[in-house]
Amino acid sequence: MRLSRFFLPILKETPKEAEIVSHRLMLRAGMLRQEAAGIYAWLPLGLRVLKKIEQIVREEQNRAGAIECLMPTLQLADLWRESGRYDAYGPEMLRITDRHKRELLYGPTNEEMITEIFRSYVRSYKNLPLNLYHIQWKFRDEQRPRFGVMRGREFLMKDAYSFDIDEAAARKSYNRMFVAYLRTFARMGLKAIPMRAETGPIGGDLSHEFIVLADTGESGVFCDSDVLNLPVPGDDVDYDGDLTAIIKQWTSVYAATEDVHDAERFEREVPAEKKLNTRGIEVGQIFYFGTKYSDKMKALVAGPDGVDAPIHGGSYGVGVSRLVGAIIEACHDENGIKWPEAVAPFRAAILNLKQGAADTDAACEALYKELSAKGVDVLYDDTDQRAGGKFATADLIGIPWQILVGPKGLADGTVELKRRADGSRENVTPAEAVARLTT
Ligand code: 5CA
Repeated sequence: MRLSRFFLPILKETPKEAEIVSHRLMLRAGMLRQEAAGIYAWLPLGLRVLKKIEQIVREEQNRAGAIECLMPTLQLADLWRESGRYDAYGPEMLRITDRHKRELLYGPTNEEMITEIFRSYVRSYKNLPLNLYHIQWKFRDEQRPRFGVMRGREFLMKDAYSFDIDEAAARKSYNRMFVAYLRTFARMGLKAIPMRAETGPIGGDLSHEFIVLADTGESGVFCDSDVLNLPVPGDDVDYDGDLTAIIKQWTSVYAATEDVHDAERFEREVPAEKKLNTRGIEVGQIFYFGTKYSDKMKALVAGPDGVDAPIHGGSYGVGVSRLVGAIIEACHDENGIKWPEAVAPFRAAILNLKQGAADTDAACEALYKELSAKGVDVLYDDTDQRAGGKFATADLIGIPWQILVGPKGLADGTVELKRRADGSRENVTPAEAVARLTT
């Protein structure tokens, strides 16, 4: 992509309305535009990151055996009356009436709809276990939308729903999602800690929130610092095998949100030097709620004995749009964003430090063509901006690799390869730069 033809509305001024660094940087870097309180348009740079995150979430869901579908954003109120949540959900639910005076709502979550789909087709334990997920926009009319994508009203969520014959099988499904979450967040360069959590309006009595520690986070947490160094399962993890050892390892070290914090246990189990009481960003939450929805909505399957029984369910959410902000909170410096490679909007940027000079133009064009041909997502800054401005833009938008092409280096046959993560620079030939980015 040539920057001169891209749409990257960078802001010179720091927007006053943004209270936290991720929100400020997303606005300044031209990723996002607020259209109403808690409702945003995703501009091209922001959308690229959102899609990368979505794809990692999708790959790890698929790997764990979940199956993708897509449910609509609008749902019938009557469906929610079946579970009793239409009234219970309160003012956070956006209620809509269509031209036939039919009551609808913009879905804040999908337990009811997926249960309705399930009960329409599945009648036997032989079709279980089943885990269906989608990645879809949700709406919650939050009292205080704030911090940009962190607490939006419209936001993108991955939500998965598992169906099992009994509690033991449902716990296995829960464990698969637990492990998938460990892997998902690690692939994005995040340390997200599973913490015991309250279940709130989703219900049930078993739940973990996955939390990225950050001072700007909205959740208060207590944990043993040892939990920060536990190993994340590799891509050879066997989802059909026994995952209990992994779960045990992760859940036997103290980690809880303040809502379910057990002060006595914390005192007893955690040595003073390992006690952490801090804040964090909830990037995902998983729930086991048993027969809460299947009882009320009559989602029954016949067991091996031929007797119908309500299925045991769980639901598993990831805050896909919130993750964009969470990653920036974890990866930035005073100059801007430092995207982990896995979620970066472009892998590399070419900075032509003397636009219009025959030698730098030719070298940049050649690099741009070669990298593009080799499948590297590259942004070529071919604008008239001065070198200082190009450095600032590339640092602000956080591209992991920058190739600086100036007349002095070129005279020696080199360009400078800069790594955004640590600022390290190296003089290499253009061919070496290409080799580094393609191997
Ligand atoms: N049905 C369940 C699991 S699928 C559910 O809705 N869980 S949830 O309420 O915990 O939401 C899942 C994730 O969505 C949260 O962990 C959080 O990362 C994200 N999320 C929730 N509310 C918002 C919001 N207002 N803005 C941005 N992300 C949000």
